[in-house]
Amino acid sequence: MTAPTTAPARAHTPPDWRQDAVVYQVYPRSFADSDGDGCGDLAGIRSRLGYLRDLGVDALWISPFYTSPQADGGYDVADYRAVDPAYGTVGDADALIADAHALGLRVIVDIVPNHCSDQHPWFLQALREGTASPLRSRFHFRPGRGPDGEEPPNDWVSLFGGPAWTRTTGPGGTPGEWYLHLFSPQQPDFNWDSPAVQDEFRAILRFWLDLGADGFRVDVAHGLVKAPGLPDLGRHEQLGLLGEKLVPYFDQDGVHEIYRSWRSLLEEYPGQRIAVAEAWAKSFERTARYVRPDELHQAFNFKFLNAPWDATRLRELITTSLAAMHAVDAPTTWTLSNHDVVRHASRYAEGDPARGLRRARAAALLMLALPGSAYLYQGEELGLPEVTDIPDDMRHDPAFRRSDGGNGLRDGCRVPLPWSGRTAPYGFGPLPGGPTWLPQPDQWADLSVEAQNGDPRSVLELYRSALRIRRTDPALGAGRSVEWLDLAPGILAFRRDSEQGALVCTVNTTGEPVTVPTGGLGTLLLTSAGPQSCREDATALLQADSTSWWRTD
Ligand code: TEU
Repeated sequence: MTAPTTAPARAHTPPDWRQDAVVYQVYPRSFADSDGDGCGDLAGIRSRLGYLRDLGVDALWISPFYTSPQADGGYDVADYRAVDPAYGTVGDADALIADAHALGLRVIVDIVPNHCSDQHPWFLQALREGTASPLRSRFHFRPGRGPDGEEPPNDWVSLFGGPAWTRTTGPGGTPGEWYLHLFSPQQPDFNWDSPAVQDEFRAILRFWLDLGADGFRVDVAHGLVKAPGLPDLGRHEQLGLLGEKLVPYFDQDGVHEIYRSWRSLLEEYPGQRIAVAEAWAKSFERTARYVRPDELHQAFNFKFLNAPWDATRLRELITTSLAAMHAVDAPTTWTLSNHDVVRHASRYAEGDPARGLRRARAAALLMLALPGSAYLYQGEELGLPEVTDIPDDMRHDPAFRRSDGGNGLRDGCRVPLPWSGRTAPYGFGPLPGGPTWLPQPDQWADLSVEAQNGDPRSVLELYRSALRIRRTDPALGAGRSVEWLDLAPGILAFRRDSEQGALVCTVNTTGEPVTVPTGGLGTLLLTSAGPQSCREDATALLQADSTSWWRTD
């Protein structure tokens, strides 16, 4: 595969990279497999760092690669300071970080503090030692309700389906206490009131910071502290409340003391180390609490991710997002996909894959024009769709097993990436015809990096062009606001100024071409769709479901 041109150095490096970094999420199991076992690994990621540098991103965030029984794709950690043998060794992680730094890339690792694996030594000891074990205070063990303790301690449900409690078996097989797990039974929740838990995670942060990691993505950042007494929620339908209503097991005020402690720890290290919160809160204002000046640096904007493809709705939530984050002097963080949600090329399709891809291309240019930081999910730069025909017996998502199949379809966005070649594994592994841990579609040959490399019409070259402009244009990147323009119904448009001129972003979220006046737009710089025709009468025809960037000096 020919190495594309190297990404240009930033023309305007902000004083703080955390204000406008473009971060690429690597799901290690599905990125690149160096040893042919069908599972991605750290050496595979290391071998592809040049691709990420040339794509033009600033950093990579790697989902968990720690020792894990893989009950939840590695988000069930059995040893926070060790690399699972399927991915390599701590030495491989050390070498990966060093190579990334040599290429000008930063490395963010995932931290999973809400829960561990049921194979974690602490939990195994708590089970082994029974009710009197002091280790039980590091988790949420409770006697059951009912005459024989046969009912769960409260009415909380697991996000993966079923009750959030599992009953243990005491000595001699007698029914014992229950333990809390907001996710799968293989993921017991830590009790963050425990000083031992608090101390352990400070030590874990130091371990990875000492190894050179540039920071952390904080898994379930909203879940660590539960309401005192673990009170009933009083509702059976709970999952629909998440992100909409306050529930006793998420977004409790006590979490912020933890993050103030973590922020002071990060500040001890040189190099502007970062922490980004996966925080599902019911409003932008509550999300903004996680990124106050003495807490974390960024928080994912899931309302942007979940927004409909509609100019009016997008303008409302972009305005609200920017205002909420500006109020705490934090950058806004935009993202369209991750390893938990249907890929946006399919989310936007509404039954028409071509429309979904058109909108995904347009949404990417919208996201990269907005002020703040942006997170890309591996494969979105290739326009990968969701894989919807994975046989049930090949699925790994624990939510699929625990729910009635209506939930837990996350394997569809985690299929190993296509790099080259015309048949699976498309260069994901070293062996022609070699295995992949999830099946890749036959139609992916034309979506591979090799197939798109150098093709000006491809999604890959669109991302490379957009990232190159974003790195060099002083009007893009960091910022706290945009100047909205009212060009025509269905058109989202805003202007971003700099001392060297302005950049205007126009987004046609309608399914029809729309004519807009070009006065004030300037020169067409980049467009997500086919050629935007500019006419002599000072108007331009914006193609359906397209975004364009315009430059005025
Ligand atoms: O996800 C947290 C979370 O809230 C998810 O359950 C999300 O709501 C759901 O997956 C959407 O379909 C984090 C990780 O990103 C996820 O992969 C893990 O399964 C989960 O935590 C438990 O660690």
